[in-house]
Amino acid sequence: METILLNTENHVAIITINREKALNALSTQVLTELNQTLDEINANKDVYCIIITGAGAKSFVAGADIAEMKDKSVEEAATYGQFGNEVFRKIETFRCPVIAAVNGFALGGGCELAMSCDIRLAAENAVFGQPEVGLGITPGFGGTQRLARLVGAGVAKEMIFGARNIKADRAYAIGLVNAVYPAEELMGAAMKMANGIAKNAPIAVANAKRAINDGLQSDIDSGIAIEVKEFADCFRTEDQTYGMTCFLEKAKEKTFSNK
Ligand code: DAK
Repeated sequence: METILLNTENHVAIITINREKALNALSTQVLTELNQTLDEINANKDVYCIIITGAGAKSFVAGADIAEMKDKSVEEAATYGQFGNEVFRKIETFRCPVIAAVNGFALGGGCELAMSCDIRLAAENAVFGQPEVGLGITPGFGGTQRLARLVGAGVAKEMIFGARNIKADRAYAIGLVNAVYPAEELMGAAMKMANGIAKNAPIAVANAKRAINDGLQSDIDSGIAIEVKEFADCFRTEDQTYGMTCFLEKAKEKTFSNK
């Protein structure tokens, strides 16, 4: 693949959007290769956590590819938007957690990509924004939906209507990112978090992700019903018996089998 790098370290897969000359902008090729990479990772049951980052020191993803988008017809724009949204939903509903390590510009589709991940960690030089209305379009990869859900409608509208970018400290203050690190510490922090997640029972983590995501789209009673189902489902697994036995036997180390 030309535009995506994939490295797997222990149980963590690191996806790097690798189009540094265009600040890792999302061309159709990038989206297609990202989609293929996600399918490849999904087939590898030893991957328990994913990190997505951008190549270089300047940009995570500077948005959809404006040069490629400029002359699209209404139908082509709809097809492009549909495909991008499918890829981002694949990330959002992926069986294991996905961490965005935002190492610079996360604008437009870049901010939307980060928001489709479960957790966002940012470098101090990260910049977030949905500048689309300044280009004559609306956000098209879920930005109007996910930003409002993450930071509330008022702040989302301020950012989207004003096409106003924000820096990492403001992104942290509004809850758009979980933590901010000096740039050189970002990947270390993301790996530490990913390894911490990967130590836990993968099926339980997957069930918890589904319970949170599905529950957020429901009223509280339906959400609790979803949680009960996901909780009970864990009792089918070897890892539930093993994890509880380890506790009762005061085991110092444990290694879950993902079964
Ligand atoms: N697309 C294409 N190329 C880009 C790009 C982008 N989004 N961002 C940067 N580049 C390219 C630049 O054109 C430049 O290329 P060369 O001139 O060297 O060939 C190179 O990357 C370096 O960029 P700059 O020279 O501009 O670098 P600076 O440091 O001066 O500025 C910047 C960095 C990030 C502030 C600036 O590049 C910038 O403002 N970039 C555009 C950011 C932006 O507006 N992003 C949002 C794009 S719109 C939809 C689905 C999705 C979407 C919409 C609809 N449908 C439903 C169909 C999503 C839309 C977007 O994401």
